[in-house]
Amino acid sequence: MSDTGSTTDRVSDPSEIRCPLAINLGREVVPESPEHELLVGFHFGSDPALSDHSGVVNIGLDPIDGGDLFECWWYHGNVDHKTVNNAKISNSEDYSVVVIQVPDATPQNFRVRTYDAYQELLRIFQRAKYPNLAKIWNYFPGINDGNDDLEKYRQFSMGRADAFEQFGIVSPTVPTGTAIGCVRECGLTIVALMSRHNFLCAENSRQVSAFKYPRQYGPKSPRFSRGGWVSTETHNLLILSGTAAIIGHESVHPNNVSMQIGETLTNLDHVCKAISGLCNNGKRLILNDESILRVYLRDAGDLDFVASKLAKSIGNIESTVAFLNAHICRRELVIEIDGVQILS
Ligand code: 3EB
Repeated sequence: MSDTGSTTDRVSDPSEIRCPLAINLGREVVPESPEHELLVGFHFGSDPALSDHSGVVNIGLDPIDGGDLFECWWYHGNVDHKTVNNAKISNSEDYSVVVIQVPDATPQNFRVRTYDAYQELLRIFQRAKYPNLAKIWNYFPGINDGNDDLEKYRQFSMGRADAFEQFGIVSPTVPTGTAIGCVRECGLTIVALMSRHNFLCAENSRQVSAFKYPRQYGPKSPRFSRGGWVSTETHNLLILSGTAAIIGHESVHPNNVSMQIGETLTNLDHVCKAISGLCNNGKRLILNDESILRVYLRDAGDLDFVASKLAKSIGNIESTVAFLNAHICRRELVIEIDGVQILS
């Protein structure tokens, strides 16, 4: 019958090592197998009834081709769900996911709104038995509202930096990140992935590290790493931050999706290369049909073009890539991609 015991006493036979984590993208929340429990399900779509389950979070974005989609992270083992104030916490042996959802605020009030939400998150992290913050996804509406330093994204960056500084989270060992604008009205959603296991982060040699961006992008730099790698006895997890057509610190090919997709894929490949150099036994990581990706498009009309470009570059994308209508944190950017991949 199925092997539910610990694998650590049987590592002599590699075929016995079973990966406890599985991620799938689908129209419904369907377990990977009967023994899997939901760690987190990202709901893309607008039907609130569909997010009304433990572990499912609606992030305020919709699939471009309509309907509802779920990116589900399954864990082979127990997952305990609890709610503490604004936080929904899902704990497993290897990973913990914390979801914080708070109401939206004006650009003027967004620094404090973000700071308060991050304080809540980091207090949980500080007390939890998962020492590594591997990834934080951030979603909120009106990301480009307000001008210059009063832009909502910059105010968000300031609030996040305020909280990170208070809790001693300093670059270069900051979690990977995504910060994306919702098109419809919703609150601020923060989803954090913590791990009990070793976490390494990496930068991209053709981009200035976001935490070192010059002053022109705001009073406090965005605190995230370009890529990360969680390594465990049973599997590894590659994490790619939100990635766009930025070279050095400057956006390139403003509003030109066909050029921006190319630069974005080149940047993702550079992050994969950097991580391959640190881990994966030197084996070169690439995006492929096992990468679970989110493609954020400012213009829904770019869907077919981007999907065919992506398929040419990475192969079958049918059941692994979500195309979401969204705003990107710089007005001239029309596409951003993030994702994860489980490796043996
Ligand atoms: C960039 O590279 C594009 O503020 O958490 C990408 C990933 C971006 C994460 C964040 C922002 C963030 O600067 C924007």
